Amino acid sequence: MNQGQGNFAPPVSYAINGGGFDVVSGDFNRDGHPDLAVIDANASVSLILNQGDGTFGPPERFYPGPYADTLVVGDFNRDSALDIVVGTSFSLNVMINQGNATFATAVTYSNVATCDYPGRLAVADINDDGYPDIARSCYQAGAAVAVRINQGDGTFGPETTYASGSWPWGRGLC
Ligand SMILES: [Ca+2]
Ligand SMILES: [Ca+2]
Repeated sequence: MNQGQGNFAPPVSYAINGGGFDVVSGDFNRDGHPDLAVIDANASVSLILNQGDGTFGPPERFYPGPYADTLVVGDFNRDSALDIVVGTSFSLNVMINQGNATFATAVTYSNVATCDYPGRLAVADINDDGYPDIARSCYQAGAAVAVRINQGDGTFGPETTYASGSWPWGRGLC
């Protein structure tokens, strides 16, 4: 923790379910303090809530599907509660926040047919309708970016791929 003037206290460790693959921060329970969501080596999402003083409570685990390896946040249904999208090797899994950092059962969208070797995710309002959409890099299929458009309620339409012109390794999306 930053003690001011760039000095940090010794790190405090919180155990998750195996090594971490990806981490995002967001105020999931809307108490004004940023929380963490971590994908662990066992493909579950650990939600770790900030207790208001920079310490964190015990992780609460969700299992959106096998081979989960990346995640992003956005308010996809625009109810002012941050939602989570988890990418696996085969799918996107949208977890809608029920307003208090509990999440509805993930809605799964397969990308097997359109996005081989999917990589990182990005959230942006691609069609400028006010609802955040999702883009994902694909390593195969000629190197592409796969886009799903938010249908205005936190559900998503079919995936459309666009050639990216080069191999989109890494995040590469913003
Ligand atoms: Ca939401
Ligand atoms: Ca949109």
